[in-house]
This record gives sequence, structure tokens and C-alpha cells, in this order.
Amino acid sequence: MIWNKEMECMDRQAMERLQLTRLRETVSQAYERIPFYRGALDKKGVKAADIHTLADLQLLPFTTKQDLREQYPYGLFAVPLKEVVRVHGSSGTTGKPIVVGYTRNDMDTWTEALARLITQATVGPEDITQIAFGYGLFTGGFGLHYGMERVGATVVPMSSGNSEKQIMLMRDFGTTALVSTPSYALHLAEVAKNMGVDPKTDLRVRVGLFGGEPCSPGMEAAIHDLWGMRVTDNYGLTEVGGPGVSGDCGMGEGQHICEDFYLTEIIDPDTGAPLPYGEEGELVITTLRKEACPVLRYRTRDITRLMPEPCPCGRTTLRMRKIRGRSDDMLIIKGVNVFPSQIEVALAEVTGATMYYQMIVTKRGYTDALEIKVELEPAFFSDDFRKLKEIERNILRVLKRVVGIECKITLVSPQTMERTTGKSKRVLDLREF
Ligand code: DLL
Repeated sequence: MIWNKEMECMDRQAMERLQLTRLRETVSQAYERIPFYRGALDKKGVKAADIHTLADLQLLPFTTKQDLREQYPYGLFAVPLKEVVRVHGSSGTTGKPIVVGYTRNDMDTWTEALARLITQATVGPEDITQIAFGYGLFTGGFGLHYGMERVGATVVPMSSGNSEKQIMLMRDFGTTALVSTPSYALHLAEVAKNMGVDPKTDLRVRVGLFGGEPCSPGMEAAIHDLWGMRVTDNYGLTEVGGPGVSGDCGMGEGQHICEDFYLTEIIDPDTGAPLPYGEEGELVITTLRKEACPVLRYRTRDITRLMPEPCPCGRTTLRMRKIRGRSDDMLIIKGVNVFPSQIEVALAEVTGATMYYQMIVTKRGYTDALEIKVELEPAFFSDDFRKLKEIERNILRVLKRVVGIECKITLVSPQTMERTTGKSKRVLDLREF
């Protein structure tokens, strides 16, 4: 089912016309109401009237996370606070949080975007949906909550953590949809097993709406195996309003972008130059419908590709590939670019290895060294040194092929790597630059 056929299946030319109109409105609103943007636009000598085609987007200045931090807390608000009905903040732990505000209309737009993604994940009024994203400043809990209510699903607002209770309620309430980070879904499956509950046969969860962190194909497969559920990957970020930028239609062909609300481009992260459709680079987002916090050309740091081809699901909106990593968490190890998601792809191929891992990067003299700690599957934990060595060799072989680097593998006992209820941290970079 398609939630809003008019928008999601709109003819491309009509969509681009609508985007152009909204882009001009957004630029003039930012110029008139936000001193930061007036300064940045004046510096470039650009006004809304200079935007004649969507390609003129490139005339506009970029916005960075640093810009948003410096305007803490309300510097980028385009409306008086009395019109703001909600604020949210970024989930990062370093520095000041990014603050975003929502007017009543913004709440409505946000909820509409979520309703579309939820519907394409096949969730509707028949579903009982357990939201295990944090409720609070983080946009995940409340964002999905309102979207779920809009489509008529029954919401169980569990928030994150309290894992045994999550499983108990899933069983007692007959939960059919789980909303969480993908790493928490993996952890919940383990908790269930320890309680003697097989998520596949003893629970009714048939679909997961995941997001908030990368969900590699390997992780998707692991979740599917443990839960027997359909796995959907949904993308968004606080700076442009939270979840609701794009979502999975189940065709395995990338995530549909809510294009009437967001204008997307791909740039070369080093030069800032625009890249054509199909090429991998950094995603840049301009909001088209935000009243409280419009954002021009936000540099997300997320690495992906845009796909304009029509999708078999019938939606005509542009799609983005799964996020492959971030330009700022891409590691360069001995000159090779390495994304944590590649490690996951490799681990998924090796029998006996789990998705729980940590990359530790150090420097020995002038040379980078990478160690990857990998947690073993309980069934493969043994005293037999030869068996363990074989798993280690298999991981190294696959890593060499997938990532092209040599590293040290340290196998660790089952249940010893840290579990998270929210976003996981996979990299420890101890090099001094
Ligand atoms: O994580 C918003 C969100 C909540 C999206 C719930 C989806 C579901 P932030 O905390 O600001 O907002 O983190 C945003 O998380 O720039 C990406 O690097 C990463 N991220 C979010 N969703 C995905 C995803 C929310 N599906 C940052 N795949 C983004 C990969 C994701 N990375």
C-alpha cells in the first residue's frame, strides 16, 4: 500500500517543479528570518530570486554541524518560540547538542513523512508496534510514535532498555512490529533466547523498522535469521528533523526519499563538487517544508548514492542506497579507506563469527595497526585451539578480499562485547594525529 500516492508517485517533472517552488520559498524564509543565513547568502551574493532551476542549488552555501553547534540553542530558528511546539536534540555525546524546533505544521509534515515510511514497511492498523527507540531529545522515539498513530497502529511506547520486559511484553501483547536500532534488535534476540524464548517461533514480530545507525546487509541477514522478520532500513538525522528522510519499500533497491520535503544531492566530500546520480559521495540535504528550522545544503557526512530509476514498487521518488559509512568515521588504515560496514559484510560470511565486533586502530612507529575483536557464536566456543585458529584464518581471508587489509583478529568469548540499547560504537581509534 502507498500512503500518499499523489506525492509518492508524482511525475518527475511535476515533482521537480514543486521542489523548485519550495526551494525558493525556503531560501527567502532563511534569508528574511535567520541572520546566520542572511550573512552566509550575502557572502555568496545569492538571493531567492537567483534560483531559476534546481541546479542553482549549487549557488547556495553549505551548512555544517559546526554551524548548527555555534547557533546553540535557538540561533537558527526562523519563528518566534511561541510558535514552536517541540524541540529535539542530537544524540551525540561530544560538545553542545544540535537543537531543532518544530511548529505545529512541522509536526504535521514530520508525521506525514513517517506515515509514508511506516506504510511502505507494511505496518498499518492491524499491527501492534513496540517502539524501543529512546523517547526524549532523540528524535527516534517520538518521531516513530506519532507516525505509527497516524497510520492507526497500536503503539506500545516501551522506549529503549529494560530488555527482558521488552521480550515479556512482545509475548504478552502479541507485538507484530519492532522499532529500534538494528544492533538493539540483535541484542534483544539474545535476551529472548536466554529467557527460553525463541523470537522466531514464540513471538509474532513480523517486521522491524530499523534506523539511527547503519544496518549492513550482513546485519540485516543476521536479524532476519534470528527473528524471521522482514527488516526495513530507515534513514534520517536530527539536523533536518529526525527520521522520515527516507525508508525502505522492501524491493531491496534502496530507500525512497520524501522528496517533497527534502532536496538531496551527492557531493565529493573532499572538494564539495556535485556528483552525478549513481556516484558515491556525501549526502547533502536541503529542507523544503520546515517552518521552524529550515536548513540549506546540510552536509550530512553520510556516504551513499542516489538512484533516479523507477522502482518496481510504483513509487517514483528518488532512492538512496544504504548508507555505507560516514566520511568522518571512514578510517584510513595504511592508506586504505575502511568503513566499519565492510567489516560487517566480511564477518557475515564467516561461520562461527557474530556481528559483535570492535575495531581498534593504533600506530606502531609510523605504521597503522588494526586489531579487530570478534565475538564467537556460543556453539563455536571451544578449547580446541585448531578450531579457533581456523575461524581466525577464515575471517582474515574474507577481510583481505572484502576490505583489502591485513589485521590482527582477536576472538573473544560469547557475551563479552558490550551490548547497546541504542546506537553502537564500533571503532576505537587510538592513533594520535
Ligand atoms: O538517528 C534519526 C533517526 C532515528 C533515523 C530513528 C532513523 C530512525 P541522529 O541521532 O541525529 O538522528 O543521527 C543521525 O545517524 O547522520 C547517520 O550517520 C546515522 N543514521 C541514521 N539512520 C541511519 C540509517 C537519527 N538508516 C545519523 N543507516 C545520520 C545508516 C543512519 N545510518
